[in-house]
Amino acid sequence: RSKKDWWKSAVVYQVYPRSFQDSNGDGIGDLRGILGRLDHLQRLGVDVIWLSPIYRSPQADNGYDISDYEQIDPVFGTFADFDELLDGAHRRGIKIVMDLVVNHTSDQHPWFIESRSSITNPKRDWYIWRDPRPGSTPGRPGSEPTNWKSFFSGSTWELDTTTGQYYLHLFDRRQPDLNWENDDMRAAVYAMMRRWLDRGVDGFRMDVINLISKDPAYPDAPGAFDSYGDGFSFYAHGPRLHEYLQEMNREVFAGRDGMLTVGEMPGVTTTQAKAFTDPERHELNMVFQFEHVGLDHGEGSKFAHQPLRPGDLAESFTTWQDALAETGWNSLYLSNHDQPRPVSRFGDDETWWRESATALATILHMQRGTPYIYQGEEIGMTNHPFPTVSSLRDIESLNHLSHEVDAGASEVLVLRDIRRIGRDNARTPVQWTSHPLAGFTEGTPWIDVNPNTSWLNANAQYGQPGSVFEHYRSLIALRHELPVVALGSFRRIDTDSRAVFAFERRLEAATLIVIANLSSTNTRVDLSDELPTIWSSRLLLSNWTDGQASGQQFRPWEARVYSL
Ligand code: TEU
Ligand code: CA
Repeated sequence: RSKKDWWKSAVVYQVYPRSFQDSNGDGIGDLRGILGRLDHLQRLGVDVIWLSPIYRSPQADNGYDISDYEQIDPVFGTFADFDELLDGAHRRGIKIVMDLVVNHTSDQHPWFIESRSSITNPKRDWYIWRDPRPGSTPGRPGSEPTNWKSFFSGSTWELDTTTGQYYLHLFDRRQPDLNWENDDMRAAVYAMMRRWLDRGVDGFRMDVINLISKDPAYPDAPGAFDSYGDGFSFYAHGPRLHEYLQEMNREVFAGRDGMLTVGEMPGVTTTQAKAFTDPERHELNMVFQFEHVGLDHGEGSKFAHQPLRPGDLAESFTTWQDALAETGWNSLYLSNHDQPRPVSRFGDDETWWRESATALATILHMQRGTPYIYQGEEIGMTNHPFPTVSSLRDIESLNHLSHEVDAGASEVLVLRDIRRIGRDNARTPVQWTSHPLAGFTEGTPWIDVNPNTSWLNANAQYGQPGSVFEHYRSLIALRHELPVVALGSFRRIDTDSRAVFAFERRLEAATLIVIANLSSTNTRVDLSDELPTIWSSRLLLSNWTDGQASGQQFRPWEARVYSL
């Protein structure tokens, strides 16, 4: 295995600092908190930490609105704390990858403050400014330069009264989009990235990096104007995207081997993903695709619900495994800070909580690609039934709620959707202990602690055979021990049940067979044609730890890994 491609055999753990561990009693997680929990990560066996943003920020979107890329936000600590964390991680053999949010900044970034100050300011062109629609009344709905709908509700344009022009913000109005067409702006971003690498960080996770190049014509999206249309095809995957990523490689990563780069790319197709991750093109190591986390989204909005059908998840994973088999590389994830908890979403968080959390982990970690674990997933944390509107914290949910209620929707129904799919589900504090504050803080937590911490917590799982934590630990260990797990080929095996996901992994003489019943009912798995001797093969790993695995009978959410 080449050292340069170390990330192909690595497991990444995402830390969302605000919700990980508080060290000073202000109720907000921080860098010293992470430092104090490195033992947990070492025990789990992960190779890399992806650190969600810790830069200076007004925290309108919890740090995804950056006002200074080269300072640590005081809420998270100091540069001394950061260096100590980096050092502590490195001493344990764990790398740290930073979150790079350069599609937009905060509206409080000095670049934007300058840019908005006048039409002739040298930084004017660092952001995307346009005149109101000709003949319209600026400020009124319908006078925006395009009819695009923002990710966070309403228009993507905000009128700035200082100059009478609109600026583009694909996310909240406090997150103005940078203009990547501007050479000086790009040079400033690359210089900033180089300084972080000089400081010793090991790479970047790049926020919505497929949105940095826009269609220069800024066309309207088809559809009704006052409700705003879907401009995605005009602001995503624009004409200069590949050029920018290649330029970034030359300017930032050239001569620095062994960095990890992963681009977050909502809406990316398999064909596009293959191109971005083709090593010959020098763009990215891997991308986060969104297909499997969109399966339960209804028409037009993530808040509309479409129930998952049995087999949907397996089918989507198979598509991506097959598409990036020869060229490119997959990232594998069940959740992150923007998604509900996977055991609640794809599993059964009541009757079969432990079984479904471990079955989902098994099918993910036994695929080819680089797995990402989101904090708390490794102990099977669940969604939180946010009781009231006042318990919500996320800007996306709050904007959605106010837009829907203004449009006449019932608050109760909107809250029901938010409870199911809202991002706050991922952001309740990590449950370390059975104490009501979960060992997260001694102060008042910034967001509810899930009361199920009384029984669902890390302390209760360490060293417990069959626990969600120990299962994740075994899966990670298996990847590190057996090259076939990280690098082997993937082939789906058809069975006659939609609820069953079975596949083969193969590398030289090594063959693994993974079989999982992704349902809450007993299921028979008939492999008598394909693999007649499978039930007498060596069982490497199972999530039903009672030693009672019995051939083709699979109990609810039973997942097994055989070695041939
Ligand atoms: O998210 C981008 C994205 O496309 C979505 O996942 C988004 O969060 C939302 O759920 C769409 O409905 C990235 C970050 O991961 C997210 O936390 C930020 O809010 C967003 O970019 C803006 O920086
Ligand atoms: Ca704190």
